[in-house]
Amino acid sequence: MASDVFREDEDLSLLRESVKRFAQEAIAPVAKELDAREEFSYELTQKMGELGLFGILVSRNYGGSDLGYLSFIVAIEELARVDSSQAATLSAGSSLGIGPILNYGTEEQKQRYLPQLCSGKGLWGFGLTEADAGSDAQAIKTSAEFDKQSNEWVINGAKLWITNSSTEITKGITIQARTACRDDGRPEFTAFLVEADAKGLVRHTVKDKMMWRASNTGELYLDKVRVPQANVLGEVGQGFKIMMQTLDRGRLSLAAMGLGLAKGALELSLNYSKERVAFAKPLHAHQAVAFKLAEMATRIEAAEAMLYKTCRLKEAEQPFETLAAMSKLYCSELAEFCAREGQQIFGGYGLMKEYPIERHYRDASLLRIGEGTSEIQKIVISRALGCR
Ligand code: COS
Repeated sequence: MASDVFREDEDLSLLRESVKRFAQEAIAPVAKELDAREEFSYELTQKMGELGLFGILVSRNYGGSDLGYLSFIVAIEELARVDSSQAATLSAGSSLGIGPILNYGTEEQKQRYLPQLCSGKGLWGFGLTEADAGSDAQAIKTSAEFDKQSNEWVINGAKLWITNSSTEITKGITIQARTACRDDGRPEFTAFLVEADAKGLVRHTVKDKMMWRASNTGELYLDKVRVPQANVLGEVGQGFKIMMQTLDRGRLSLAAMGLGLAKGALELSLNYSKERVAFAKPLHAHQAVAFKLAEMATRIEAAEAMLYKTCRLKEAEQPFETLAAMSKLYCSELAEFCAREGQQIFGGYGLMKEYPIERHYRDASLLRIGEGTSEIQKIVISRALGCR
């Protein structure tokens, strides 16, 4: 719908077209089956790696292409238009998996982990959430103690709902743990790069999800897991800031998932409304349906403008965090709105698994809960307005 004034530059257009083609040709034919079997696809992950999608934000030195945030967001959007599970594998793999290592890792850590993560042959998880600590991320109980004799940290605890953490190609997880108590009585946190084969680390796959069923979700147990000092990420005591800043950036890709899903839902609904006839005319010729489509299209335009503006601010190294929270909030709610309205247009067929709008409807629900609920986004936004 972009006019000439806002036409995408050629490189971005080419990227969009190639991801769109990949999503249509490789993902669309298998998405329903993977969802039904609740199966993670190694093949699709590897193909996304071969297309270079995991390395979009990473410099060439470490196996990436350094195309910038807008390109990354466009890639996620085009995947989510067709299937949220594959978009989630890329979104979490890049912004939460690769992101912390890229942004806070030492040269040695980057050289060691990033090339395999960019290739799609390896994945990395982001271990923040625990059974009793979701929104309240400082309430985590996982802790680490330094063992002076061996120069290692010893981590004990458990993590829950960690995307990409229990696949066969998972190379490791960034684990946030309590490492000290500050003078004011508040806990201090440190982030650790824990390799997947570390002794004492047990990884299970969480099953029976209603959404993102073909993406991998893990549950982790850490029993005296030893991590060398060299695997501390950033500085000791800076773990919470590292995790929060990572989430600031992650909100852009979750927003892109919402925008992509919404565009997919509009497309499906528009096509269906042209084919289906009721009361002697196609559905879209009924104002009740046409108005739904008009409302979906209008909100999509607004969401796209906000998200792309946020990406441009991020690329220009300008403050983007509040707008990222706004984009995440708006695009999550947009996805749910478009999936629900789309389902309404499909009527009874929208309740059947045969039609992708049914999967979009289930997948949309994750977006207002995962990587910071809509309410958490409102906390971030209102604090930026000075409300405390
Ligand atoms: N960037 C850098 N630093 C940040 C930050 C950010 N985005 N957000 C908070 N901090 C810092 C603060 O500056 C503060 O530093 P000092 O201790 O040096 O003063 C510290 O972190 C604690 O901040 P605060 O007291 O504001 O933290 P809260 O416990 O009130 O939590 C929210 C803040 C609600 C924003 C945070 O807990 C959050 O994002 N929760 C949601 C977690 C989430 O998204 N989970 C999803 C699963 S992960 S996929």
